Amino acid sequence: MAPPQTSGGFIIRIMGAEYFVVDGDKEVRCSVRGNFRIGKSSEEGMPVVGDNVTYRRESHVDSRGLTGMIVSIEPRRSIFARAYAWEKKGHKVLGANLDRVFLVHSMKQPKFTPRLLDRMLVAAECYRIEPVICVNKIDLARDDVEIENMILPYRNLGYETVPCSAISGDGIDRLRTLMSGVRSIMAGPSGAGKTSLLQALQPGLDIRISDVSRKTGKGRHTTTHFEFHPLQGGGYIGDTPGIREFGIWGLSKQGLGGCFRDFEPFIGTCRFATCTHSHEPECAVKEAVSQGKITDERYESYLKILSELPDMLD
Ligand SMILES: Nc1nc2c(ncn2[C@@H]2O[C@H](COP(=O)(O)OP(=O)(O)O)[C@@H](O)[C@H]2O)c(=O)[nH]1
Ligand SMILES: [Mg+2]
Ligand SMILES: [Zn+2]
Repeated sequence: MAPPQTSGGFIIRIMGAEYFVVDGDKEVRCSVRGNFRIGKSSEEGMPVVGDNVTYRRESHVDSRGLTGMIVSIEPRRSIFARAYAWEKKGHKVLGANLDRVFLVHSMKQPKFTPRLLDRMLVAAECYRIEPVICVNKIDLARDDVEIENMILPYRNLGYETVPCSAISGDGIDRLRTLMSGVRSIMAGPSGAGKTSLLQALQPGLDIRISDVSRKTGKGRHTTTHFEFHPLQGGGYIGDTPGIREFGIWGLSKQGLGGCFRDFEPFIGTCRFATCTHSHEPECAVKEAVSQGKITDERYESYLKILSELPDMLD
């Protein structure tokens, strides 16, 4: 008897117990053995969208039409997860191995909120997903100076920042290039223009980037649904998360400074190795703020997020 044939691919969609694996130009519907786990806990152990997997081809199609069985998962390069902040401790992994996250914010309508962008940058840094800042609706800007003023602080931090407009088409080619050949997601406040940008990028691409957590009778409930959609130029774009899902999980007060690129040159030179750059004396970060090397805006964001993080991780 010939040995069972295995092949590799990655998961683009999960529906119930069915895992859709892209392998080259085909899509294979796979199942997972009942006792399959990659980690210790059951929650973390199951495959998620974005996982690179090895599957065994089934010689016959079973009653549900499944033609493969996932047998192993490659170590995850990155994950993004949602914390069960309001329900219980712990978290749920929603996706893995994302290359980029496009943080879409509008210049106006709705008003730009640096606090929120900084929070999402921290999440991206924490999850090790490369952020691209999309400043949308530049057609509403008074002039180029207004656009520059908004973008420059983030460019100076070394972030890829794309001024764009779904209406005028500015920046769309750049976004298309940045999405090409990689697996990415979009995130940003409701109304910033995520759907419009996707439509401009690839007309007909009709996916839902969720903004707000769904509410149920039992309070806040977030969908775990997550799916990749193929782009014409190669690459995949994910249809979630909302802001809530793109929260910060797995970060302690101690670790936050490391998620602020502008703090990096200073954090090693504070008096205390455990400095959280808030109340401690002889803090190099606070010194840098007073010298204008770190902006007040960024430091404010830092303190706000710091107040919400646990002292230590369990
Ligand atoms: N002026 C202007 N309006 C835009 C632009 N992009 C989107 N909009 C509008 O902003 C609103 C929200 O856009 P939408 O794509 O639904 O945002 P989403 O919630 O982030 O998906 C809609 O009325 C769009 O027509 C843009 O570049 N310029
Ligand atoms: Mg939308
Ligand atoms: Zn410090």
